[in-house]
Amino acid sequence: MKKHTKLIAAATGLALAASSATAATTILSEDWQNPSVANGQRVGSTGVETNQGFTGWTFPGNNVNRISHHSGSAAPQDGLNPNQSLQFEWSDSYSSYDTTHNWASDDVYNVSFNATETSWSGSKDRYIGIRIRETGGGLLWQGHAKQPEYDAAHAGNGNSWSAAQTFSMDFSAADFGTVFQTGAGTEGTLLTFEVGGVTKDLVDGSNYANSNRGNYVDNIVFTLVPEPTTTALLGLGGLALILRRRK
Ligand SMILES: [Ca+2]
Repeated sequence: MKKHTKLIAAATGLALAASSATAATTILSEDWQNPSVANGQRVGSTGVETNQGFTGWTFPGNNVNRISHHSGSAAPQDGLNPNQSLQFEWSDSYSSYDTTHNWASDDVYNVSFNATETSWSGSKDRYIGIRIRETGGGLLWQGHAKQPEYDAAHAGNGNSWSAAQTFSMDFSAADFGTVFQTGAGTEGTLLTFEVGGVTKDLVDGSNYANSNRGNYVDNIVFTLVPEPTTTALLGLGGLALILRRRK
């Protein structure tokens, strides 16, 4: 009876550890679906300065970002018809989202999204930029995703082209201030997430060899990843169970 009780206690500990190990926190999830927004609507431009129902977002007011509708395979897909995505017309302008997350020094993050190039301008390498900044403050981190199709070597023809290609970026608060033009910031402040088309190299700010307008981005997910210590807890729970069973 006593042995049985110990087994249950160990198993309960294991279950608790397992549940915390899977508890990733979604800071932002955006699929751009708002059927009331017309195809081709330039968000944030003159006359439509509101966020068009995309709560929390602020769009640059220079005609650079618009909502596009897709029913075919020429853009990221998520099973919705029409699928709506954000399109960047010109580079080095970001749409920004104010999160409710106050960052901590041990934060670990992942950003994933679908993206593809439009056929504009033929052979031009293009990049999606992700930036993390303190809300109303300086940049903390930034990363670029180079899209593989329509590059200079393929002159308008697809190169590893996929309408649903996924990009993933892993970084942590420990990386804040380590990337070009970023600073270490102040722990505990709110984070703002930014996404845009970019033309400047991340190392020294020089222009990329080829960069131009024409990117779609969809299904953005910004996640706070569980701390590695939960994995260690899971291991300890399992070890306790084994030790109890041996008695
Ligand atoms: Ca979508």
